[in-house]
Amino acid sequence: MSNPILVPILGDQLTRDLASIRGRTKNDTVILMMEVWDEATYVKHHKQKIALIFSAMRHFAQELRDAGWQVDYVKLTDEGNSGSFTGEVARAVERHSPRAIHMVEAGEWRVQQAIDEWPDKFDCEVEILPDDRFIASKAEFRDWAEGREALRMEYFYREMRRKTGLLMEGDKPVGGQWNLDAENRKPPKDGLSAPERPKFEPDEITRAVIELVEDRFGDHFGSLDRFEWPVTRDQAEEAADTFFADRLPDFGAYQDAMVHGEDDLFHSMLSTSINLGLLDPLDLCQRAEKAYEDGHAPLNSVEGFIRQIIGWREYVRGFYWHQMPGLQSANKLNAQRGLPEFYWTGETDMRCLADCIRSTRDNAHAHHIQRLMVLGNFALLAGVEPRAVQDWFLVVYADAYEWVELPNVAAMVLYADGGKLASKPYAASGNYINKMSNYCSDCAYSVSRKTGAGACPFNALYWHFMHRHRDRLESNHRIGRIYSTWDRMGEERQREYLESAENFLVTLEPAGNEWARNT
Ligand code: FAD
Ligand code: DLZ
Ligand code: SF4
Repeated sequence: MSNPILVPILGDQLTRDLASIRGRTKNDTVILMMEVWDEATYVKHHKQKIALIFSAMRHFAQELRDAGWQVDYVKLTDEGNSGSFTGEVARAVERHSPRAIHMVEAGEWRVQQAIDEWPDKFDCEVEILPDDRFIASKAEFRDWAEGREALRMEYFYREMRRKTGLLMEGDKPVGGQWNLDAENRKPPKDGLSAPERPKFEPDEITRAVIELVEDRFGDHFGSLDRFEWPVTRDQAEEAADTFFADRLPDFGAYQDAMVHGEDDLFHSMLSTSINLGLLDPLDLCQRAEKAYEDGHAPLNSVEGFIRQIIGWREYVRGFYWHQMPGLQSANKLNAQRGLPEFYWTGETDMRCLADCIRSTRDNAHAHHIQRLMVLGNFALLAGVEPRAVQDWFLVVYADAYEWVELPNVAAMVLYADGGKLASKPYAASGNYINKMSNYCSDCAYSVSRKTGAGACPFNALYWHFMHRHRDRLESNHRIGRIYSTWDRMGEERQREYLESAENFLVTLEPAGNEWARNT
């Protein structure tokens, strides 16, 4: 093939209908896929995350070849692999002498910075195309955000409902309300468990990748024993089918519930496949809508699911590009504590945290409310430095890419942006965890004890957090009223809370950063 178009496809762009492939002819195109050391180690990703991405990439390359495309696939261990996207594109330019490079923009700012240098580096035309797998373009988000002080998901979400027509009757929301979240906070009843979901046995390609990961990334966090992720489009579709059939009806009601040892409950477990590009987010929402129209799932479940995708997922992506690069270093609450060691080891007597960290280690997954109200909430209350928390969340989850992880961690969980994204910090005492889970009944700490030995640490930490951020939070109309409760306690009780929190905080062993980054 003389002077073809070179089409680099990144590890999270595994979509047959990608803008850079759409409309191209097979006899005029070389698709380039690259396993590179830089991507696998810029943080020390969970072993399952690397295995998932490499396996999905290798399967996708196979799918493209079977469909007649020429794919130049560089494996991590191939001789001469330069270790970076730019280095590998340079080598591919040598191999193929392309007349142009066509590429879909990267999901992450870090990678896009490197790609932006390619037009100057390479002696051929470089065309960067928008990633139209998202419903809102970056420009659309920017226009919406323009002139707004606070960027609330709820209003953006309504725009996305209007744009897609999902759950709309004319210009009104189906059922009369835009957001049925109030119906989606059912505590778990005794013995709550969800129907089994399909687990995908590693095939030959995945087994080879698992071996590679054990060999090259053996010191990374996490276990590979339970690798069950969908790695192909067909498997991802099967996972989606069973979610819609079996779990969507209860998805809404139990969205915020947590049960010890029940790692997924009624969640879809589709984020890894959506983020890799194996599933189309809009298609999933349309299927959810159909389940409602067919009477298979109630509106609160379907609206809740659709909101997570065309609301939160789209919104955090727009927010990320709107706020970068400043969001990476935002620390409006001036949090300075090191990340506690137990985030890596799971060794803590706090049963809620221990269970969420176990699931994270074994599955490279924890569900949303575990991430937000247990793992995130603790880091917020304890005042852990945002960069350390960001690194942790980026490392440990198989669905983690900075564009989605960073807004969730820095802005939603840690309030590090000072409230651009969230109207108040999601701070909560042990009460919330006790209401929404079965963790507390068997914990070494007592959730009903507020201070002193044996009291649930979240209780005193909550008031310590409120007290130390009074200047910033007292005027917040959603949370400020809490200070009248604090004031009514009287000085002695307040001192007990503050001392309990201080006594607990000094026991926290900070982790070294070598878990997250290669030093
Ligand atoms: P479900 O509960 O079934 O939700 C359906 C889909 O909605 C998800 O698959 C996901 O695509 C989308 N979604 C739901 N909530 C969010 C959200 N807050 N932001 C963006 N999309 C959302 N999600 C990631 O994909 N990658 C991350 O790195 C990530 N980091 C997070 C960090 C923190 C601190 C928090 C609080 C949330 C984070 N999330 C992240 C969002 C959410 O927790 C996961 O998308 C979800 O747990 C994935 O499991 P699921 O597919 O079963 O989701
Ligand atoms: C996360 C990741 C890893 C671990 N390895 C690779 C890789 O070797 N090759 C690749 O193309 N992509 C990888 N990825 C995903 C990329 O980091 C992701 O595509 C970019 O961050 C998007 O900006
Ligand atoms: Fe977590 Fe406190 Fe409940 Fe223990 S008592 S599980 S630490 S919330």
